[in-house]
Amino acid sequence: MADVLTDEIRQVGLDHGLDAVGVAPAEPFEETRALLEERKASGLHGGMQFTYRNPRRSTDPRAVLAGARALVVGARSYRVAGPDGPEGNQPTARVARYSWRDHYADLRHALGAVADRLTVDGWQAEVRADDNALVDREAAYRAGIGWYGKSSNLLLPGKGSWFVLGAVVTDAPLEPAAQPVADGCGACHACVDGCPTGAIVAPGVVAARRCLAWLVQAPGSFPVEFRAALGDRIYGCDECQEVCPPNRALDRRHRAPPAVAGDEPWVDLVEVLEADDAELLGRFGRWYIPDRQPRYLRRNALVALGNTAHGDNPDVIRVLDAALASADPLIREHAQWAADRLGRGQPVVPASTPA
Ligand code: B12
Ligand code: SF4
Ligand code: SF4
Repeated sequence: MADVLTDEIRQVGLDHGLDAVGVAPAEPFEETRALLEERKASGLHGGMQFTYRNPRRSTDPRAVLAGARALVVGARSYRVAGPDGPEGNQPTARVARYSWRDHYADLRHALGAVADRLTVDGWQAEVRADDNALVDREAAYRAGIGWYGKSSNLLLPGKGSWFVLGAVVTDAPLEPAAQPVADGCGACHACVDGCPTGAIVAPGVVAARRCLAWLVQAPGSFPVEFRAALGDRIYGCDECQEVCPPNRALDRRHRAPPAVAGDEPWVDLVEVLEADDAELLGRFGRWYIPDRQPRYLRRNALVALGNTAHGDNPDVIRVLDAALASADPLIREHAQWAADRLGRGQPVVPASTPA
């Protein structure tokens, strides 16, 4: 009975666009809780909140649904081929692939269909995806969907790591995966060597305070020692996945589906720096921006500008001059850094307005 329902549920997920579906028991993730607490205590989390805010809650599916018996975990691919690079010599910055469009919306839609199917039979079902209530990778690992790479990303056998993950927590009696997926990294350490900031400090352990994907989301000044390493990124970092041999092998075997209209792999830095707050939030509001303050997008844009632009481009000179005269000391400081790097060092405009 349980396995008939499990097969049907799996099929519903696949029919609604999931690339893999697995079932895990709803037992608490005890080891993950201990790791969250250890990494928080040692500062490896770099001040992140997310699942670190309340490790006991984010590692206990029964905190999502009392009486939970199973997790139906889904993975949805966000592997999309990048269109050709932007034309012209306007400075642009790269967006990490998971944010070219709202892949989480597609994931939640598919998980919602699974939840609906369960509720038809009278079971309770709650969808959770990337919302900090549950450590999604551990749920997926337990559901036999993939293995933890040394980059800490979850890789699916034969399909690589370009997946977002989420789960339906339910009290239905489903049949869990027989066993986890075995390690597929072997002796490889390409991600450890390829990380621009040395953030993978041990196999499966990312020090958030060094990880570009966190630093672009963190409040405050962008640490000076990692500004050059940010390169032309404005949001997210894909390097540990770009260098990953299983992802590369997949690209050789199967072309990734092409980008669709509306995908946003790059942004024009001059446009970002000239946009007002409402425009920035309207366009990039689905990104994680600290306290929803657009100044952090401008901060990231200035670092990327300093790394990539030509100091004699009139548009660059105009936006840099405006940023150097900003009332916001955070913007002035990052503009000064970018101006110095582009050989346009000018004295910082004295701070006349408080932060
Ligand atoms: C906090 C967070 C981050 C942080 C920290 C990431 C990290 N590695 O710690 C930051 C902001 C840096 C980040 C970046 C990214 N993230 Co993120 N993030 C999260 C979030 C909100 C919580 C993760 C969490 O709780 N980690 C807890 C710690 C303890 O787990 P862990 O770091 O994975 O550690 C595991 C391993 O150490 C493993 N382990 C234990 N012993 C050993 C031993 C060995 C040898 C190995 C190999 C592993 C291993 O067990 C631990 C878990 O129990 C989740 C969403 C969610 N609600 O779960 C998304 C999530 C993990 N992120 C995701 C994505 C897509 C990304 C980025 C690719 C985005 C980007 N391009 O910029 C990068 C990848 C960076 C990286 N190398 O991890 C996806 C991952 C999908 C996947 N296939 O793995 C998730 C699941 C979001 C989602 N729902 O799809 N993220
Ligand atoms: S996301 Fe970038 S900075 Fe973070 S671990 Fe991967 S390669 Fe390093
Ligand atoms: S780069 Fe190598 S070590 Fe890192 S996750 Fe990929 S296969 Fe594993």
